[in-house]
Amino acid sequence: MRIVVLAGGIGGARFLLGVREYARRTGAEVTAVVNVGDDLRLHGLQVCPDLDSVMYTLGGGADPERGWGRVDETWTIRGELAAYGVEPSWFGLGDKDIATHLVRTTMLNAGYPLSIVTEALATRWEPGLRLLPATDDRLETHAVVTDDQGTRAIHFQEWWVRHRAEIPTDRFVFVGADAAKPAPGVLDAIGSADVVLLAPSNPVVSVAPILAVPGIREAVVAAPGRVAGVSPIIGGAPVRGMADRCLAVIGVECSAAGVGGLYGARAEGGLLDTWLVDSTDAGAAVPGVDVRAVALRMVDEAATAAMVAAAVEAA
Ligand code: FO1
Repeated sequence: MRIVVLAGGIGGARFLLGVREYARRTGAEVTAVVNVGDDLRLHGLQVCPDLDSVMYTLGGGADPERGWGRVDETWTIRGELAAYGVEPSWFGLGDKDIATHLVRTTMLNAGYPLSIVTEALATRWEPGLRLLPATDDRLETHAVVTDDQGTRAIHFQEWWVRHRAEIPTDRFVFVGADAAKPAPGVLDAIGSADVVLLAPSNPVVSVAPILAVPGIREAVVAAPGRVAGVSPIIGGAPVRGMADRCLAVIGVECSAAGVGGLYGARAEGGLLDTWLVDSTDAGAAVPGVDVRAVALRMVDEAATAAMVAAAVEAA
């Protein structure tokens, strides 16, 4: 069986632990298509938070408390940059993490595309599945905000980390998406998958930027396999992160039904055949979609693998 997962953020990384465990038991082949909208160029380095969260999490090197960056991290370079008064002071790169960005940036500068660089970085971390960026092209999520400096677009990380998503926001823009192409392998993987899973990632800033790459949404809508999504919202609140604030920006109710409705039924030009919601949201309905209620808390790998099994079997 072939499984493709569209994923981003820490929720996506943790979900992939369960997908990999499910694949180990069943012999399934997994491709993860990962969001790059959070990526940024900082101090001359290309930083890919979602690809790194997935790589470190699956490779056993992620910090379990923060969810991002490396475990047992040190912050010497951050301290030195602060001593020079270098901005942004609100976004910190750890020393170990910087090594990843140095390797990535060196390879990108030498002309390798991000998908090849990601494959090279993954040889160290052995994630146990194929890891693909949604695109090799520049695609950055920006938030259009209004404050005392007027209305302007700021990078997603400034919105998320510096402002903690607490700044009047009109909309999100996926800069570069129009001209971006799916990374090599993405469309083939979706087109030959038995099941496409939408991870319980933030639908607005993790999954939407993947789908904004021309060709990817269309490939999922037309996929010969089945498509199952897993709700990132339980009992009206995000499992982690700030999906509630992101959903408010686009005017979608923060509920399992709200996000299911945002993705929509494949039968009606949307994405979903099946929508998994938590048992506490058992009454949620999405027109045209087979809604199943199961335990959705990713408390450990076994529980997450059980969620994945439920999603795959339902699909
Ligand atoms: N999140 C923070 O809250 N503060 C940081 O200083 C920060 C630095 C950082 C560096 C590298 C990296 O890969 C992720 C980092 N994150 C940080 C997490 C990141 O902002 C977001 O959680 C993700 O982009 C959302 O998925």
